[in-house]
Amino acid sequence: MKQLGRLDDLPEAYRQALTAQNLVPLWPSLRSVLPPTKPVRRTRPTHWSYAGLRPLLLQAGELTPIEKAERRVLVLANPGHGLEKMQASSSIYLGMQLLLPGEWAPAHKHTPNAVRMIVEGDGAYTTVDGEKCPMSRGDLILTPTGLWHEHGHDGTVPVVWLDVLDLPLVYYMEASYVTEGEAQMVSAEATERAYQRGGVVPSPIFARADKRFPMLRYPWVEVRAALLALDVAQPGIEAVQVAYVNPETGADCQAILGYSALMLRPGETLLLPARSPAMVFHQIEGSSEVSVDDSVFTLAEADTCCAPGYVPITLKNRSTESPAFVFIADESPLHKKLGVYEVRG
Ligand code: GTQ
Repeated sequence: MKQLGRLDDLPEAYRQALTAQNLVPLWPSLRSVLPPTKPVRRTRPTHWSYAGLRPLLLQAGELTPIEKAERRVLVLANPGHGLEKMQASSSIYLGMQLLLPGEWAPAHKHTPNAVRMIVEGDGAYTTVDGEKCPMSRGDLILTPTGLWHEHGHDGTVPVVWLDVLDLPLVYYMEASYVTEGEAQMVSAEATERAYQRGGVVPSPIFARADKRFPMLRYPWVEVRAALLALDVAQPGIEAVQVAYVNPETGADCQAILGYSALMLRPGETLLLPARSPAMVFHQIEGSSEVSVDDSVFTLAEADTCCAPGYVPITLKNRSTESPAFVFIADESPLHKKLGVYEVRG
């Protein structure tokens, strides 16, 4: 590629005249905004150990009362972006949230979309749009854009969950804000049960639900059973993976980030080709090895790691006896909608 002119090739008076009129010459910066063949990625392969962060999160429970935090969260920040930016990748935010018995994180709604992957504990719930969603290990609960949500805890042990939000993107779009509200009235209806069986959806008198987010809770017992059944039904399938989708349309359950669960069979190694979206892996059960560029991470249960886009990734089940279950979040719905999605051989 041709070397282009630099800023300091230009006379000082000319540069000042440009600046005075809010003008910038493109050519000194052209290569940095349009680098050859591969984008510049700030997202660094990063691993967050649950054993490492758990004591600090529990300590936050002693140091900061819920009233002073509203959401008691330690953010899993990617050093490549700068920790203060609080982002795991360009579009993904990750946080570990702690709720202690008897605590209540007040109702609010916001423009970014969120999901919660429950990590430990029992007895807490998130109420989303009036639906009370119990939280157990491995459950996925959606709190999509614009829906009221609050977290409560009737149990006896600390509850921890992983928050995944598209906050960095929505913030960059200058579209991120919150509205505070009153405690919600809880409805007796639960869409998770109404949509429990794949292929059949509620259709009373032939009128299908037209909600944007018909299903809000995806219980791990169902997802785990679906993965085991898929492996039995299609033993030759390349990856035992299921996507969290809108049961009415089959589309990704949220518009910006995509979510799936993967079962690595005993001893299995899976090669993911380089794709444009960044990815996040969270170990639900078992232990995996994740290799990205020169980084090799050992994921123990409840560990989380991320990988930038445009690099191949290798996932390996560290056990030859039992399956490993991994929750995956990625930016593919966003890349596909914007037309920049790529897979490289
Ligand atoms: O639980 O509503 O990690 O609003 C960041 C922002 C959690 C939440 C986060 C939020 C929440």
